[in-house]
Amino acid sequence: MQEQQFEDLKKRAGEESSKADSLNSLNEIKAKFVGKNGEITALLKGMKDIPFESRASYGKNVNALKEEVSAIFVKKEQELKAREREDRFKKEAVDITLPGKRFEVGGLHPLNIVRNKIIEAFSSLGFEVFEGPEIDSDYYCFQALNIPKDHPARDMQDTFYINDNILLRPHTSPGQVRTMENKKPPIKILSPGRVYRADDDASHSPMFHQIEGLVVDKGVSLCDLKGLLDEFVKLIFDEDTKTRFRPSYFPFTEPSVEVDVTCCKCHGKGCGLCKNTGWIEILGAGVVNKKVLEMSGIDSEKYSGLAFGLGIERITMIKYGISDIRTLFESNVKFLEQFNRR
Ligand code: 2U9
Repeated sequence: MQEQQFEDLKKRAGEESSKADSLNSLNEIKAKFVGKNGEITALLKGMKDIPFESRASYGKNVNALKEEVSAIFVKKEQELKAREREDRFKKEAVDITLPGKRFEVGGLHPLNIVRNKIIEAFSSLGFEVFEGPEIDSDYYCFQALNIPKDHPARDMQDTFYINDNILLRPHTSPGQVRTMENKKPPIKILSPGRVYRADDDASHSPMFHQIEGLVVDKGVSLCDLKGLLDEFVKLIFDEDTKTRFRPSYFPFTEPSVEVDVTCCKCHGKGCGLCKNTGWIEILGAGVVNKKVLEMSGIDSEKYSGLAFGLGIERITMIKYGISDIRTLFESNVKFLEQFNRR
């Protein structure tokens, strides 16, 4: 009778635990059998009511039953733990073939890369950097540079005026005029900065960047300008780059020249970039007009000056083969990151 009861109990423990689908539900089943108020615990507690002569064997049998049932639970528990671990591994699986997350690192804008290269080149040739104000007067922007009242640059269509006398500088020259007023020669300065002109198409932007240079000293000539620019283009393009001067006109220089370099793409053979001429115009320059020196208080009998001006956008476009100036101002990361490949 008792044997049958124990067998049934063991069978039930086996059946119920086999249905457990989690450690929690197994613990509940376990409590029903071997917990504080469990069936097997109750059998042990009932030992005191068993007649003395059969108590020892009863106790032995209940303990054996408890061990067997506990072993069923331990086995099931191991099974469930293994399954839960497997499920967790599946859920947490990492695809080690996926590419890693990249750290996005910023870089210099192409205009700043070229600006820094130009400044470095002229610094190595003894120039000091001087930055003037972006808003300046008619006198410093035009009159002091011998740009007469009827000159087209003075037109509202070409220059941004704030009022009759104050304007956004159309070149960085006004800052250099101030240097001539305040400093005795020798002067050897480089003026980089933003400038503004009412112009807007694929090769002109209403705001662009210039670098101008000014040398004032005893006995400087067009010949020194040629030597200086020959050195500069070798540092900016490559060692074989040559310059060519073409006569031009600027109110602030006399004589004035436009400076071409041998095409950095085809090295003078002729290609699309140089329109098959082998030459590309990169800057304007000249010997500073005596009137300009005199207006700023420099004795033109004693001193002479050299000046040059270039657009950073133009040099950047030539160097990197960029055909539309507007791409330099669109802040398109896909475009800009090409210039900072590591
Ligand atoms: C002073 C006297 C003379 C600066 C010069 C140029 C020639 C020139 C253009 C190049 C492309 C402007 O950006 S651009 O459109 N510049 O051709 N600039 S000589 O002459 C000066 C500067 C300061 C006191």
